[in-house]
Amino acid sequence: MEEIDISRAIVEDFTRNFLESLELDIAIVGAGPSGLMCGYKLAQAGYKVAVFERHLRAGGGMPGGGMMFNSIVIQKQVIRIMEELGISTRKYNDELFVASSIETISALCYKAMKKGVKIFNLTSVEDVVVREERICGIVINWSSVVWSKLHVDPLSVKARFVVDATGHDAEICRIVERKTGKNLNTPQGIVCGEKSMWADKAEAEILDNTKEIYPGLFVCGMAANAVFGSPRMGAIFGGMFLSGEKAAQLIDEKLKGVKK
Ligand code: 48F
Repeated sequence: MEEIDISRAIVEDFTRNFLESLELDIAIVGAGPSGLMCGYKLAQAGYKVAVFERHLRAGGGMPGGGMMFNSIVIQKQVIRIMEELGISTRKYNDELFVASSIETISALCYKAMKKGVKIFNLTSVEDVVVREERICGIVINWSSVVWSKLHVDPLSVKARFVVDATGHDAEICRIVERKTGKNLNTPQGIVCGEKSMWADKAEAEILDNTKEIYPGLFVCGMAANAVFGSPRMGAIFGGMFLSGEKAAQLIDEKLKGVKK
């Protein structure tokens, strides 16, 4: 065995994956629970999907549970999703169940990748590609480049739809708001900003907030609540899964109506 074979194997495999992902059906920004769920469902429906994640590991806010107590809470109505993913849950009361945050995110990554989702970690999305007032791709760079503030130009990826699953900061929606004028699909055309903690209301509103926010751009997860000025909810994750699932359903409906 030669060390150079290890190098060659890694570079060739990554390059093949990357080249295959330059033209996507759906580019998802953020590998938190909502983005991964959205990717899993879209890949299950047969689409070519990649998830771009800024950090070293996938999972977003999930592995940390609540204040680093690494359990998560989910509602009864998402037990069907936990069962589909093969995740163990324990009943807490008539409405709530608990699960390991690590098991949950591991299962989500595993199932998504087995369906064909590619996950690019350490990759930051710093801009979008816009043509005729429609988002048709993302602009990416190594996170290390962004963090080091190096002057290195990015690369772009073409996608039929982009999903902002960036969590509390709703980063992609904010970029689109800034660069295309105040034309988001919100009452004021802007990112309203998330409100303070109110778990019940936040979970109730998240599905309504999950939608196409600009032509070609969907928003899901906590980013959807941030965009529409709904509250945050803390370490309860049912809404995140349902929101990712809903974004996937909406995109599927759109793509079914569009010729390839
Ligand atoms: O924050 P995150 O987990 O978003 P989510 O799927 O779930 C929210 C919950 O974790 C939690 C909550 C509980 O219900 O409120 O906060 O809505 O995952 C978002 C991921 O997006 C990545 C970020 O590192 C995180 O892993 N991300 C954010 N901006 C970018 C990005 C970017 N510009 N490029 C690439 N990744």
